[in-house]
Amino acid sequence: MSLMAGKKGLVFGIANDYSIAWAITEQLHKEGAELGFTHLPDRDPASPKMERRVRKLVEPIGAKMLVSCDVQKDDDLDKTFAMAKETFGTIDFIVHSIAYAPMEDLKGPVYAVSREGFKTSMDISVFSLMAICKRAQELMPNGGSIITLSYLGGEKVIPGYNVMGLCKAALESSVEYLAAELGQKKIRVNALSAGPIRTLSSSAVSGIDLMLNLYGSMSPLRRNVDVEEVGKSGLYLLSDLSSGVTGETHHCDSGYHVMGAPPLDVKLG
Ligand code: 0WD
Repeated sequence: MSLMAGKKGLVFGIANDYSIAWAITEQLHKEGAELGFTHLPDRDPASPKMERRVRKLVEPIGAKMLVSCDVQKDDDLDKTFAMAKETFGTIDFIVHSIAYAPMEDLKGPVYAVSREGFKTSMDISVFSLMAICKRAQELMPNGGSIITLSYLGGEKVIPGYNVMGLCKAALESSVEYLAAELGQKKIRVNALSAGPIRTLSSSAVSGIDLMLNLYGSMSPLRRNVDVEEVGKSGLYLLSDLSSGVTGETHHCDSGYHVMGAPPLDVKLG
């Protein structure tokens, strides 16, 4: 019996086939899940590149819905959940794989982040999870599992991660509060903290190459994780395999997060 047979859910955050949300989708699809998707609204409706890119990926795997959704807009979120209700009736899981910070705020030190840049980063990268959980409850009368994507920069200082580190700290705290609030409704909320993966978003973070090198030489497994492994951890958190797990930040990072100093065999400099 497939792990996700009979389960239905929504995936937010596929930009292209490098996206972590796509790697999770591939695992969910393989295990028999029925899936609905959102894509970022296209700036020029006459040339819907975003929609086309996501449609090309999700149609071949039998997507039940695809809708444009900017998580900064309540109307878009309402429209997405109304469509999910119409399409699925009820759902069992949600993947929240969304983050954004304006480039000028992401590049600088956190003391120089603009007020507007801070609000935008927190709105898209953190508040959106709360806004999604608020709407998801009605569609999850039998409980469910919600995951978000995080990174170690929310727990420790990762130079170059800057304002996004603050967002991930708030995101992981939100996961704990949301898990406590939704537990009685049998809705689980967890964060999946991935090691560095080359994607559209990570290319905007300074120092991604350095982090990939460090993970390769410092992590207990002495290698980087690949996106398929992150996809499999997502599947675990969304399936009944993790039925006793909520409020957790699960690391899929070759164990890098447990290290406090480089291993003795690593030559620095
Ligand atoms: O190394 C990495 N790539 C890691 C990523 C390590 C650990 C965690 N993560 C996290 C990211 O912080 C993010 O939360 O994983 C999540 C997904 O990131 P990704 O797969 O690396 O990046 P990407 O493929 O770019 O997907 C993120 C998507 C956006 O893509 P673009 O690049 O177009 O901004 O988030 C979505 C969008 O599809 N997104 C939005 N969706 C709705 N409304 C919005 C918005 N306002 N803004 C961004």
